Formats: sequence, structure tokens, C-alpha cells
Amino acid sequence: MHQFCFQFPKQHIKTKNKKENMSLTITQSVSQPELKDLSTVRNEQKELNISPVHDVNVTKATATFGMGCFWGAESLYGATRGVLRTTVGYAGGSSDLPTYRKMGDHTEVLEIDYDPSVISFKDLLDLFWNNHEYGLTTPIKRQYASLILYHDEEQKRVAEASKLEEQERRAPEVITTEIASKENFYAAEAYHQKYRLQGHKDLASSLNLNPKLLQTSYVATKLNGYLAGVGGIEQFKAEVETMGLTPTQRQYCNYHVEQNEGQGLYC
Ligand code: MHO
Repeated sequence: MHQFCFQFPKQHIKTKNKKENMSLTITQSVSQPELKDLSTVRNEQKELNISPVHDVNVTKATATFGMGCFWGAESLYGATRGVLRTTVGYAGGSSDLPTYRKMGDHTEVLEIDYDPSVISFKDLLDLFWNNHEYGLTTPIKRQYASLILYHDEEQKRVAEASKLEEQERRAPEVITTEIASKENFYAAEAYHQKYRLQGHKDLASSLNLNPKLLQTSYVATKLNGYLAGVGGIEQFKAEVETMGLTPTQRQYCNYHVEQNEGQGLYC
């Protein structure tokens, strides 16, 4: 249940600076594991025969949501149990080949592959309604619109019912969320994928991420959420075995997951 309570903080944009200021005093007394020497990880990978788990072979279902800046959404869902792969991209419009600079009438969205035996579409929607960065009940530019793009008739039915429920709960505010059929999805540029994980440069290179894997990797999906403080250390410890991390990578992640727990997401 814990992960469904995660909320974007109201002043999420300021969180980063606050955190940086705080760390000036904190880091003096805490030894921070670093991954500067990649060869340690490489040796561990070789000697212990461990490699990053990029692919999890279970039947997946897909959901597509727009809920503000896609960096935050990707971290939120990435650390959620049952979510196996996330990709940020542009969808919901009709213009051809959108890019971040030329998005046309598209919206920033997150594509989520999940294991429906662990988490339901309805559970994903509960997270959706409770974690909008902005724009759920206020008009906002198309880039950050609140959007549910359904993949089949069942998702359409569940989404519409849950929107009605949410509307009743929030009245007199009016929900602006659009529900439409998922047509084209254009993956965003590599630098937008797993944005928070890419901030940990050495860790990211130790996972052998190339542009394709940045869109599809299981371990990258998970770490991009946990390192941003979503999910918390206990849940991280319960899931870390599935990721294929060496002792050094694991120690590094433990440190940062603990430091960032509950920090809130920002864009
Ligand atoms: N504040 C961020 C938003 C990025 S986002 C992917 C920026 O302007 O770079 O929309």
C-alpha cells in the first residue's frame, strides 16, 4: 500500500536546491560510496558472474498516461511493484515525428509495461489520480495535459469509471483529464529516458545502458524510481535481488535510496 501514497510535493521544483544546500552539512560526516572506479564493478560482474537484468520474461500489459513532466511520472511508476518497463515519449496528437523541441499537438506521456498478476490497471490509475504534477483540475498547455490513452476496450471502461468516481470525489473542481485511444507513441530522446538515473553517471555506465536499453531496461526502470526516493529503502531491499547488481552497485544504491527516501519528485 505504501507506494500508492506517494505524492508530488507542492513545491517540487525547489526540492532540489533545498536538498543540495542540506547536503553541504550532511555529507561531511557520512561517507558516500562512489563508483568512480568502474573496474571494481567490472571485476565483480566477471568474477561473480552477475549482469544487470535488462529483460524480465513475463507477460506484460501496457498503460499510457500523461500527467505533467514525464521525468517525474517515470520515477513514480518505475519504483512501483509490478512495473517492469517504462519509456517516456510523446503521444496523443496527430503531428508527425514529434521531438522535445517540436512537440506539435502531442503531450509528454509515460508508457508503462506491467505484470497484471502483480498490479492492476485500476491500481495504476489510483497512482495517476493522486500524483499529478499539475493540470488535473486546471487548464494547462497541451505538453503537460492530463491524459489516459487506453490500449483496449477494458482499459477504456475502467478508465472512464474511475474518472467518474474521481470527479465525484473532487467536485466542485472539474477534472480536465482526457481519455482517448492510444494511437502513435514516439519515444523521447535518450537524454529524457530514466532522467534521474542518468544523473548517477558512473552507476549508469556500469549498467551498460545504450539508447535502446535506456528505453527498455528493467533494472534502469526500477533504479530510476528508487534513486529518486520513491518506494523507500525497505521496498528497495525486497526487490533488489531481481536487478542483477554487484555488491558495489548495491551499496551505492542503498546509500542514495536511503538519502533520498520521501524527497519528492521534481522536474
Ligand atoms: N523544467 C524542465 C522540464 C522538463 S520536461 C521533460 C525543463 O524545462 O527542462 O518537460
